[in-house]
Amino acid sequence: MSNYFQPEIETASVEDLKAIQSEKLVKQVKHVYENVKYYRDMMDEKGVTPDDIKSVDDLHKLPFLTKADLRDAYPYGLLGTNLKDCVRIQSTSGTTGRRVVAFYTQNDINLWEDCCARAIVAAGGTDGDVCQVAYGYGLFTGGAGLNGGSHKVGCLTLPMSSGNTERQIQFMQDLHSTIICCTPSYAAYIGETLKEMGLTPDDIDLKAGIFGAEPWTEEMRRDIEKSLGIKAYDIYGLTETSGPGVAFECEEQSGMHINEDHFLAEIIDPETGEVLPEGSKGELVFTSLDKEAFPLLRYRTRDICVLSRKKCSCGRTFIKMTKPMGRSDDMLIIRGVNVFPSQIETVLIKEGYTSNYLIEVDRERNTDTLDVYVELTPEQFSDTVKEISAREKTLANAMKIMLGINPKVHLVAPKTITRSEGKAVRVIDKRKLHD
Ligand code: DLL
Repeated sequence: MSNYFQPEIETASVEDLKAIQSEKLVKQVKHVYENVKYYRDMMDEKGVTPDDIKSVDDLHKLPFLTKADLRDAYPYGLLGTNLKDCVRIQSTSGTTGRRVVAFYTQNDINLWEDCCARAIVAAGGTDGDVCQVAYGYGLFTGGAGLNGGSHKVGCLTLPMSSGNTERQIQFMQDLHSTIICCTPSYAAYIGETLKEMGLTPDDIDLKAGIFGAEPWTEEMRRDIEKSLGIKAYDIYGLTETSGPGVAFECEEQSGMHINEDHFLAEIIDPETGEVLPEGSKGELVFTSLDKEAFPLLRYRTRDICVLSRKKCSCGRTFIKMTKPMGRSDDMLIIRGVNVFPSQIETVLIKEGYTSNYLIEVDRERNTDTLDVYVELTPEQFSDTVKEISAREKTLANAMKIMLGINPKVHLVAPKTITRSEGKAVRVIDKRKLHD
């Protein structure tokens, strides 16, 4: 039997949900039109007024907002309230040159923490749990969001932030943590460190992990579940929409329920902008229904996924999204072929390797090259040189079948690929450096 944080809304009928969404949308569009000049100008240009939006069925009339708009309007251009009413900012690291700064009123924080609390309860969390938050704290939304959600559930919250992995494990043992929240790549690293410390999952009390902020495969999920002795749940979100908790997994572990009372989701064709029917693969677009300080209408996430309203055994009625298959801008085009890093990860784990890998793309004499560096475990490393080069061949073949192009595989010594404590960097595209 499932537990819910806010049962009434989490199990509301689809009709009731739609009515709630429609009512909120009408209000949100008015709020934005009256307070956000940047978006009002976009609506005026399209010839849409708030009066044209009477229900969710009218959503398609509104213009899209993109990352480029966020950049243009930086920092205050999309504010929906007076700065005086804002109590917090959070931000992306901006390593890709696209820093996003999001603003929150106290009410925005309250609703965001509710979303994270729903995720923790869906992962089995109660006020009897000890929740270790090992997402980064600070400007990144991971630490703050899950910290707030954990308080709301009443868990004993360990605000560890990321890093200092042995200390994480010591706290985990001493304070009997039962839930861990961090990026999946950091969870894999914690699992690896646990083993190196001579410990097994039996030496810790973890039962669940809430992992997100980066793409991870089903294969990686199983690896983490085994190495930490837990059930691993996915959580999704982005700074622009508050942070983690826009969508979360339940015990079915088959896609993430979108908190539809706060976020209206659409899937569009990324090329044409056409709205696609349920079940189609495309770009995820969100409209915030309650956000005051940083309201976003029809915001294009660039994340590619599929939505489904298939009945879920957990009893939640919120629509589900599949794991994002990487962002549309994460997709590599190598010799004309579309390659997602997640495809490479799937092959690696199936073939018995870990998720410690690095993809390097370059261009030599006008031809794209794909090199995949894969770390061996100490056991695999004891193989002879001949065995290792045979392994490289087998792996390259398996990747060719998956990707349709030939990569060069390099098996490298244990501990030579940098571990991640936050979002893993798995692709180096050197072509961009030459351009
Ligand atoms: O990563 C918020 C977050 C924190 C989500 C902690 C989950 C847990 P940003 O740094 O703005 O925000 O990055 C957002 O990360 O557009 C996706 O491309 C990716 N992403 C987030 N969650 C997942 C996930 C946070 N579960 C961007 N699976 C998003 C795959 C994810 N990708």
